Amino acid sequence: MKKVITYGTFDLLHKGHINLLRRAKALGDYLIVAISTDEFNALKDKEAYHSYENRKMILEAIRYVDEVIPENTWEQKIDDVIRHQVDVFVMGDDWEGKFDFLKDYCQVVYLPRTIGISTSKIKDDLFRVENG
Ligand code: C2G
Repeated sequence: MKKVITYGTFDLLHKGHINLLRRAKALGDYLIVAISTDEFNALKDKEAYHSYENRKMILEAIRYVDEVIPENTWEQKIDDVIRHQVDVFVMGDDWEGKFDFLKDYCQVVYLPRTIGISTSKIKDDLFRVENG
């Protein structure tokens, strides 16, 4: 069984996330998503609208996702890849090159981002609507 893993916050779920998850799953048979905890988001200077628990249960409802685990630190990736016997690590190409150290442990794939959508764009657009 070919196992794939990807990491992210996945807040205010949108088509960019779904495109990423669908393409990641297509690279194997089993997709693990390591979803950033609220504490780890603070380290990324991100504040998610949905809590970790809510983001986790939303991801678990997606057909492409087989397992959701917490992302607590930057440093856990090698251990995750080994422990879960991961064959492929996938991220959007805004992270191009940042995780090449994982090439010693698994295949590393950066996929083109979906243009024109992001969680911050959604927040900005909503703020503009609210505030004219
Ligand atoms: N993504 C995408 N297209 C978009 C928006 C996001 O392909 N329009 C991808 C990102 O490249 C990432 C995934 O969707 O691979 C999740 O995006 P975020 O929730 O923004 O994740 P991020 O904050 O980049 O966290 O350790 C890695 C970090 O946890 C990644």
